[in-house]
Amino acid sequence: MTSTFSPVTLRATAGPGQPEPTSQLDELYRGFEQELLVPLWTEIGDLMPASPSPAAQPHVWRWQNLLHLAQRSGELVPVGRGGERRAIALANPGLGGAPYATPTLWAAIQYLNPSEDAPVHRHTQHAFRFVVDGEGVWTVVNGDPVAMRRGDFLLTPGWNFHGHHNQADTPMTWLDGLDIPFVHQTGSAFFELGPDVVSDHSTPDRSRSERLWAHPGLRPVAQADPTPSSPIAAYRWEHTDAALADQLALESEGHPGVVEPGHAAIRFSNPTTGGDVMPTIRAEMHRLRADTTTATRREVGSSVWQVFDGTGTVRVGDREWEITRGDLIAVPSWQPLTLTTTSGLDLFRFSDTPIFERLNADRVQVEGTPA
Ligand code: 1HN
Repeated sequence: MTSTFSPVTLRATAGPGQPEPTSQLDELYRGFEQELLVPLWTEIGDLMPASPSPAAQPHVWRWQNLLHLAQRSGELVPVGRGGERRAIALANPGLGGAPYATPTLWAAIQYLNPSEDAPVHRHTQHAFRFVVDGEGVWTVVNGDPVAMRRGDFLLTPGWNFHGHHNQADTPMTWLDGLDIPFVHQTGSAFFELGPDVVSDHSTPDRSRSERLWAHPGLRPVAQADPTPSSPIAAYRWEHTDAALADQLALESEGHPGVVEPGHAAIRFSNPTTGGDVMPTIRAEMHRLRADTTTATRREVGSSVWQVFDGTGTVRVGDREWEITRGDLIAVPSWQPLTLTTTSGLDLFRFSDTPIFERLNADRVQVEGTPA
């Protein structure tokens, strides 16, 4: 993230706990600047707010606009070594032009033309794909070709070689999510090139990963050790859809399971631990019945939502937007979020919550209840 603190320039200000502005004080402050020192008394308001006041802003990106620009990129910009991916990142308006949807999360629209290969590489950043429309691309993760279709949620955990190949005669677009900003700001990034083209252009309906791991409630006995990321390469829409439909049907029959009235949600999970799919990223799918308004909720850590189906209204902080298929919403830390729909609404959500849970810094507040 672009720092808001450089270069060191100190100004004497009036106020409680502030020293008398004099020429000696000015001289003292120039001395601090010279030695690259910053006294706490000039900074405490920004550094220690009573509750989180992030630089990132609530924002909505329109999928139709992104799609149009991605299509133009498909005509003008080659995909290959160097750029690696025809991916166009969302830049939060509060983060100084950095390609970050939030201080920890990268979100991008990626576009691949027929027969194109996005070259093979690996990095320590954790990545996923979510498909709001289309099909025809196979992402090959450690040599295992994984089909991508509407509604599927696909994983590329850190340090797995991966490339993409479009086998269809139409272009394909999807959402990429990664923990790039977190990894960049903590200086923990490693990157390595693999082959220029994807070695396996086969098009299996199900990946080897799914055949081994994606049977409900069943795990292979020979794979007993927990892994930090989920071994499931693809969570298929038919399963996600059925889980959400069953939650709402059970609610109608008077049984528990939903988050709140009219609001079903599932979390994609790592079958070896029961926890989140990757160490830095949580992913969920939410379904609101027609004529539902959620409770207003805020939590520590940031998230990005994408409308999968339906229309509605989203309120984040003091901003409000009408939203429709594909639209992307950045929700900064501790900003209250409310969703409303008359038509019914399906939304994909990803967040950095696992980081804060590990640090015991997670906190959630739902309207009308204490933090
Ligand atoms: C990457 O590897 C992908 O694999 C997408 O599709 C976006 C952004 C920065 C660095 C690597 C992908 C990326 C990326």
